[in-house]
Amino acid sequence: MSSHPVSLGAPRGRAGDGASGAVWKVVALLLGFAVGVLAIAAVVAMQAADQARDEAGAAGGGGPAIAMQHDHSAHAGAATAQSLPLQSFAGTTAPNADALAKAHPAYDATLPPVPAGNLVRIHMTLKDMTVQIAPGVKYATWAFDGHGAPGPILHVRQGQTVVMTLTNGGVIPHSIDFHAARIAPNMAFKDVAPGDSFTFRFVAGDPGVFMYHCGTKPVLAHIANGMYGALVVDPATPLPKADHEYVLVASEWYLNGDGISAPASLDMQKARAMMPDWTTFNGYANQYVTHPLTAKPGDTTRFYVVAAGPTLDTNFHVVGTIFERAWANADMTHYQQGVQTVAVPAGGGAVFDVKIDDEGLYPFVSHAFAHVDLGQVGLLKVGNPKGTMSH
Ligand SMILES: [Cu+2]
Repeated sequence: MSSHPVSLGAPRGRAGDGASGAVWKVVALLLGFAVGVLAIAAVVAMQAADQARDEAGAAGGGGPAIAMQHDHSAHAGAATAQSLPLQSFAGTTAPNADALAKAHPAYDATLPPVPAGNLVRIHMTLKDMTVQIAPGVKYATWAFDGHGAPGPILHVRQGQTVVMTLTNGGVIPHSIDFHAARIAPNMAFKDVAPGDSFTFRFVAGDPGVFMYHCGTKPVLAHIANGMYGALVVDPATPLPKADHEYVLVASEWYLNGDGISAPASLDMQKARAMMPDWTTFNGYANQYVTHPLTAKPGDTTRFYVVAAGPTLDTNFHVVGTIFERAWANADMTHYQQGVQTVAVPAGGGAVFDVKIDDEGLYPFVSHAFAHVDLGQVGLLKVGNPKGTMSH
């Protein structure tokens, strides 16, 4: 769109012709002015249309569960043609948020035991389900094994063989990609049609904490809709003893509505713009602030942290202490000592030990503090401290 009045100027050769030349100058000036006004009006109208669309999207949060297309190559152009700003629902909870947060059971972060034997059989059924991701905020997920997000915490020992069966109880194809596996992805991580089951196996040869996720295109949408989880592989040589072992999966949520009157679903444009409404540990904002993880004074607490994304890292930090051990990037061959914050990249993991002697409430956060503001914070309650935490 152009607002240059010059192109509507007087015909050449007439411009300087006495009275008629003056008339042309006035006409040209007025025409130029009119075009400029039209251009401004058009911009204002476009902005109004954008706002109306955003408001309609917010009001219709409970509409069709998935508005996005799966042909992401065709869809990408349309999205980039749309204009900012995007509407944020950050921090928007139901009015009785405190009561709802207390009533919502926290995702059990406790690391489950390793199954006996050399073969570990895992069967997950994918299912579409509505979960809560913050107090009173509902989201229509694509879920692993009826868990919402994250999927179940898996735990094996280095050298065990995982026999994975995926049953697709959803309505579109899905798959499962294990970062812990060394395997041809086109064979093992292939799409499974609705109603079908598929089994593959891999040896958990590398210790650490690994992400698993749906790898069906567009992966951004499948992960953003909750299709991720953590697999812990114990080293063949055991780690130093820990008194408590907790698994935290960091992720972000992109909502097309506030999720309060009706479940929200994915806003793909916000996912592409990396503008989350909520960021969480284990799928629900601030759940371990309301229901803290626990330890006793003098205990060693181990955190297995995966950043599921779909896109953002987590910068793991425990307020009030320093990591006794940090296996950065889940490289279990050596650890760092005395470090304060360790980046866990999207798609990566790390393992952290803290040994806390003094009673108190010790927040664990992504120290990229926008994440804390959006809900990626919890508390480790050591002993039975008095008072509350201001973080
Ligand atoms: Cu999927």
